[in-house]
Amino acid sequence: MKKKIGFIAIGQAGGNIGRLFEERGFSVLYLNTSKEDLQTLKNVKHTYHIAGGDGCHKDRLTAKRLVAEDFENISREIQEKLNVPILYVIFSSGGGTGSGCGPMLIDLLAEEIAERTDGGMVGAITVIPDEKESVKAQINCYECFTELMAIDGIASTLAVDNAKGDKLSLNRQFVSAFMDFIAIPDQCRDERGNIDKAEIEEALRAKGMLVITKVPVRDNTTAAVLGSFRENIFAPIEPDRVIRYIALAAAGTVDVDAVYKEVGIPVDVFQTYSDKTTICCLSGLNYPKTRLETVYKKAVEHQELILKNMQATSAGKLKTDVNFLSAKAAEVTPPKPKTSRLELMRKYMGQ
Ligand SMILES: Nc1nc2c(ncn2[C@@H]2O[C@H](COP(=O)(O)OP(=O)(O)OP(=O)(O)O)[C@@H](O)[C@H]2O)c(=O)[nH]1
Ligand SMILES: [Mg+2]
Repeated sequence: MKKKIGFIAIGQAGGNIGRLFEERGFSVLYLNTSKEDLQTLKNVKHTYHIAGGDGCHKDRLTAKRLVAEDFENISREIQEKLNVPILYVIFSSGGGTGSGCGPMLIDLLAEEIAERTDGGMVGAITVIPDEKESVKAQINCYECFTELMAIDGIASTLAVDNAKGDKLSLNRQFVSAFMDFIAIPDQCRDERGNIDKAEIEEALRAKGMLVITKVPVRDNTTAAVLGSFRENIFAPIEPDRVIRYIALAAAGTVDVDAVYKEVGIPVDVFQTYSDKTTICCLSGLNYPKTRLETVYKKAVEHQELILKNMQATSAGKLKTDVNFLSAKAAEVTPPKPKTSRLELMRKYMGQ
């Protein structure tokens, strides 16, 4: 699968996670609006500085404008450096550069990759800010997910939740879980059943959230596997029982009916057996609306105070939606390419 999957890593969080994939032999292209940030990525193969950028200071709109203006070059760079059918764009939802560029880039690439490759797809790997992070981080996250959810052609989204622990440790756990999942066809061969590469791809392709959990063989019980759906590094699973696929490599006995009872009934189940670790992937889950509700509450909780403080130094205009800090969307002029692409870019800039 290593030859089939490539990563576009945007911004700081994207870069940190992307590096771990590159260390494990994947092709990664690092994008940033800040040259300085790109230069901190030592010993990586492919970096690209988005033209005209000088960092985005948590401003999603600046990031979108820069991507729109430089999309032809970005797209060429992706085709040259990542000639693979499965792309994942990695970015944090709470920052400026990655959060602004990520969804728009996925939307622009989704059509292109479907035309260019047979069975091509583009998905998202993102990070949700911890509840203690700034109001701006929560606003950016909420806006980022609003955009991600609206993309028709998107494949799966994997959302690491920074409320679950130390960032760098979460990065490592995430990359290890992803690697273990895609290695199932090579690592887990059993006469009782196999999971093949096409099935892994099917799970990755499903729009919605994708969660991967692991339970070591010594702890393996059905209860522990069900527990792993609640305790993991990802945003909490929405309790509405919306699900498309379950892929399960069981290290011992796991009662699949109990799994259905916990997460809902999928369209299909892919099953095999493993020696060391139970690996379970749930895909086509609904977006984490309950978690995003907390993000929304954190974003607007101090709205009045923040606006009052801002108005004390400048005449800010009061807005009631989540992005109460920004009223500048309409001022940006997008560049000229194809009409449909232009329309798409305009949509992202609120025009
Ligand atoms: N899990 C994880 N989260 C990170 C990491 N680095 C930053 N974050 C989170 O990402 C958010 C900040 O986004 P960055 O990725 O730093 O932002 P950026 O895309 O570089 O955008 P700018 O604001 O323009 O610098 C915050 O919620 C951080 O907690 C990382 O390596 N791992
Ligand atoms: Mg940055």
